[in-house]
Amino acid sequence: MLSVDPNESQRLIADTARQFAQRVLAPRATQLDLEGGFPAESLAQAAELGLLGINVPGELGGVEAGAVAYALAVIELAKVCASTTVAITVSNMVAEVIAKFGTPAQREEHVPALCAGEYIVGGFALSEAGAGSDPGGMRTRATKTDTGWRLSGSKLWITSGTHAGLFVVWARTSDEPGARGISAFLVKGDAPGVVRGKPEHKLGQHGSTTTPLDFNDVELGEDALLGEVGQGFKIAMMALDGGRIGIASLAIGCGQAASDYAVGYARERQQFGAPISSFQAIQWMIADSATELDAARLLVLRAAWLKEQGKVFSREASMAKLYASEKAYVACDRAIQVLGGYGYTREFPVERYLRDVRVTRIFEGTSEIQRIVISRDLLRRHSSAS
Ligand code: COS
Repeated sequence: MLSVDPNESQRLIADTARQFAQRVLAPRATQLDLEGGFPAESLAQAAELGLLGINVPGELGGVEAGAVAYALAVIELAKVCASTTVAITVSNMVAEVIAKFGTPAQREEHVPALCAGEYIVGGFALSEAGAGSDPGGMRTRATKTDTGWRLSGSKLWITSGTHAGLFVVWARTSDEPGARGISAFLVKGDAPGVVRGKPEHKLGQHGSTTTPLDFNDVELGEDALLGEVGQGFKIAMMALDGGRIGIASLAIGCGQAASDYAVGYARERQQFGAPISSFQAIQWMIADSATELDAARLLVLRAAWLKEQGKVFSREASMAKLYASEKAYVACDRAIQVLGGYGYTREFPVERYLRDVRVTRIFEGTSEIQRIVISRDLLRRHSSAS
């Protein structure tokens, strides 16, 4: 049964993530935001603790802690550094997708290496300049050769694009329109013909590199194909269902951290001869953020629990991501309001949370795409019931 309280092992994973975040991420988070770069050292330490394979089977080097524990851990990490957290969530997603769809040889070759940090992290290369919300419109192509496949094309918005040692790359393998002609491939970052582009200059998440990737006639063996030919689109959708639980959790972490900071500040800050927490205007903001973040957390726990039970969770994951990302953004905005002018400066952490959380309404499917997934599912169920 779905429990609101974490069990012993889920609590242990969340505690591990919290302690790691305080010990390793906290001292670096502000500087990482100011200077940018890539948190390779922190990620190596995350791997040592099992945080790159939280929901990955133990026989493949993972912690096998389940999707609920994963969500709780991501919330704790994101409370401190969303940039490092996003690299961790994408790498977990890549490890999970290979564990689920890979051949025994692919699983053995790549999943333990991903969990151990040997690839630094994994990357998820689906989007293109002309195919973001509509990945079925992709143009990257994989052509059959005598020895395997030749990959050519360009991807965009690839998280950890500067450093990821292994990418899952989606490409068109037939001229069938839309989703059906797409397959998934495992491509090492150092394969000849893979060119990593310059990181984008972004509003937030400055310690997460987001780059284009070019594939210039990259020669791949037969063993690079993940799943069956033509199955790639569904693999991507299933991976994103799980990924959306991770992004929803990341959003909650940002929103919670900003709100917690604002509550502490409101108790200290004196105006009109009293702490501003004594004013109803501030109390209502605190109450609204707490209520919405708790609701988001429950939606995430439900989606994660369904995933853990092996049930269909696509709609619930989209609901969790839609609600958590929208409400966490508002919570960060309210936190700035509580801090007033100070909240708008870099002397205080809440503006970073606002900048970092903004993209959760965009990546791994925009809020508008989540609404499509949710409404299509409801309408389909309604029509099959009537
Ligand atoms: N799990 C399994 N299969 C799925 C699925 C899911 N969650 N969602 C769709 N599919 C299957 C469908 O059942 C369909 O299969 P059949 O052809 O056998 O019927 C196939 O995939 C195509 O589905 P659909 O027709 O719904 O595809 P659309 O092109 O209409 O796209 C949306 C659907 C919009 C939901 C999809 O394109 C999407 O999620 N877009 C956002 C992509 C995204 O998140 N990008 C960010 C990348 S990471 S930064």
